[in-house]
Amino acid sequence: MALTTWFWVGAVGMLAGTVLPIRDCIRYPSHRRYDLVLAGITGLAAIAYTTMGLGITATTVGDRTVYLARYIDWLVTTPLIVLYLAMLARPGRRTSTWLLAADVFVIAAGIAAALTTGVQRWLFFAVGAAGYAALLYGLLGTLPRALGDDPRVRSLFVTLRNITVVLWTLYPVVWLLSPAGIGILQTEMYTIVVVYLDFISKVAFVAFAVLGADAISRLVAADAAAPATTEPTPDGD
Ligand code: RET
Repeated sequence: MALTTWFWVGAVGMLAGTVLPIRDCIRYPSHRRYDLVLAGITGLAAIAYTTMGLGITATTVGDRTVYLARYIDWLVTTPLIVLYLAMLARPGRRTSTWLLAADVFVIAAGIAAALTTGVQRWLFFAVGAAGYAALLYGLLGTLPRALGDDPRVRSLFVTLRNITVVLWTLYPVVWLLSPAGIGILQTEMYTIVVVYLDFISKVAFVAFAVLGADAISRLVAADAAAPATTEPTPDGD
């Protein structure tokens, strides 16, 4: 199967994933803020895959092809995933900000690594990996401490956080094996693996998030009951 076919598979899969939050929003209009973030995660990826299918953003770096749309997709949609987790855990603004900054930093370093060759790309990779360690620390340590007592919200957070941590950790590994890294995986294989990874890390995330609609209802109901007391609290750490 040609590479572009895989991009179109990605585009259709992401588009299908976008139907879930749209349906949820029609059913529960009060979930709108949450559903908009979810629809952005898959919807923007559908656009990115469409441009790749059309062959618009392929660039050559050294002897390899880099699909810029993929990195731009990650740059925009991985922060949306982190944002959604923060909307469940509700830490102070400082924590949300540094988590989002760490995420953008990782992807930016990955873009720099993808666009350079030789030793430089390893340096960028190492810097990105360090940023990723900080992000993991935030997702596994800092964010859970901010979670409230509601068991439904806690369980939805843990499910989505675990999907995220497990799947995201495969990206730097696959990147290392790709033509941009040590080159064990050829461009074709790398592309197929990333389409799968993107699909699961986005559509499974969105699907589980929508399945957890009752947890979102509880969060929204708690806000409605105590609108004035939901000022962001200062970080306790
Ligand atoms: C790079 C290289 C630099 C080091 C690290 C990386 C991590 C990438 C990640 C990507 C996640 C992408 C997702 C896409 C969803 O569609 C940039 C490969 C650590 C974590 C979740």
